[in-house]
Amino acid sequence: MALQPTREDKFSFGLWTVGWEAQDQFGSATRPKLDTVEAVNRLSDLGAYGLTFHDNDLFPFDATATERQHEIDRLKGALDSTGMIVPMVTTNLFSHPVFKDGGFTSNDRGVRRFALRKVIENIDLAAELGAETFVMWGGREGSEYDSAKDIRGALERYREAVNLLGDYVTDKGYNIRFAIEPKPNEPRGDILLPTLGHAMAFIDTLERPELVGINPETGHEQMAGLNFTHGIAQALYQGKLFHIDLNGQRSIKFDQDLVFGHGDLQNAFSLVDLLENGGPNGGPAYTGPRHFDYKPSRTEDINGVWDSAAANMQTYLLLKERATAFRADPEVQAALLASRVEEINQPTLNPGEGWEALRADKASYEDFDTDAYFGGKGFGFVKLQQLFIEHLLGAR
Ligand code: ASC
Ligand code: MN
Ligand code: MN
Ligand code: MN
Repeated sequence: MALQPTREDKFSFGLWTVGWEAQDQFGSATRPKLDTVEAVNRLSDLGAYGLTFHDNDLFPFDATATERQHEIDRLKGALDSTGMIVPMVTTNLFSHPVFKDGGFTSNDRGVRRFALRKVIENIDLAAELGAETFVMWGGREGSEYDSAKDIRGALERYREAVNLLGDYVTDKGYNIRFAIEPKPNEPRGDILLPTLGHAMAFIDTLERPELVGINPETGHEQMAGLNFTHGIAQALYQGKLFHIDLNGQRSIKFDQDLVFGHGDLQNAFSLVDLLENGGPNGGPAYTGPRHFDYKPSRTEDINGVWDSAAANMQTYLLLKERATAFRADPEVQAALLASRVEEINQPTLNPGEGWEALRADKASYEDFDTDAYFGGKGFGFVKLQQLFIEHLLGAR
């Protein structure tokens, strides 16, 4: 069953995703370079609404001012003719050898100052193109050797950098917020701010925490063995889900960047249900871009690139449809009730109750018959999860 994506679905793609030439650690490129205008046109035809990019996806690191402007103008022309937008921009602080020990946290102060300037130049471009989110993936911010990096010093330099960038967008009056993208490792042995929890704790230390949120990537959290849906729920709970990178990852190994849903499909299903319906008990859904940061596999030719781009959106929409059916099924509603999923929203304390009143309430402790209470009764979670699986399989 084919579902046609529309602009309202807010699907966006990195230029570096469909544009990946498929070179890896062990082999050279299997595909030719993809032109920016072609990428915008094809993604627009497939139903996407946005394109995102690193500065050096659009123009080379050593581009002259004229070459840079030429590529920007070509992008703008393609955006104008298709109605596509640029919801997010990011900076490449990882490819050039100068960043081999990081950008904001390189041991070399000159590199740190250069990295900040490179980001500032690109924030101006982001503002010019109307992007509202600026992603910072610190892929080279880390180390291989514990002896070689003062982590507290590096975090202080990270903080100094993000604080300065917050000053910059505030002073310029730009409508831009930052989103830090965590990743546990690769290309560094260990990367700073390895999970979304680390990143949110770091954001609390900043001078303008309200300007900074996170851009979690499915596979990055799963590389750390974590439940992506749980992490995204916490980010929503803390008001920090500024952007999201959707893709697929099969267990703890190198960053696979598979098509969304081609990794942990059950987790992808619960994620779409969370983003679209607010999760088991409803609640605010996510309204930002559904951004795919995947890599079309090295085995694919250009037709396979577009098939894989379409597959990301198709899988998302199918899961969205399945989630709607799951929520509407009376048997699911009965199972949710039996599993008492809604009861988590009842405050544990009575209105105005403090610890004194709780201690005075004998029913809560002295007279609480733990043996009789459950009478051996279970929660019925397995039955509920089987209904979830049957909906995922299209069997209901
Ligand atoms: C990003 C981002 C990543 C990396 C990676 C580069 O901006 O979100 O995960 O860069 O895709 O290859
Ligand atoms: Mn990845
Ligand atoms: Mn990413
Ligand atoms: Mn990535």
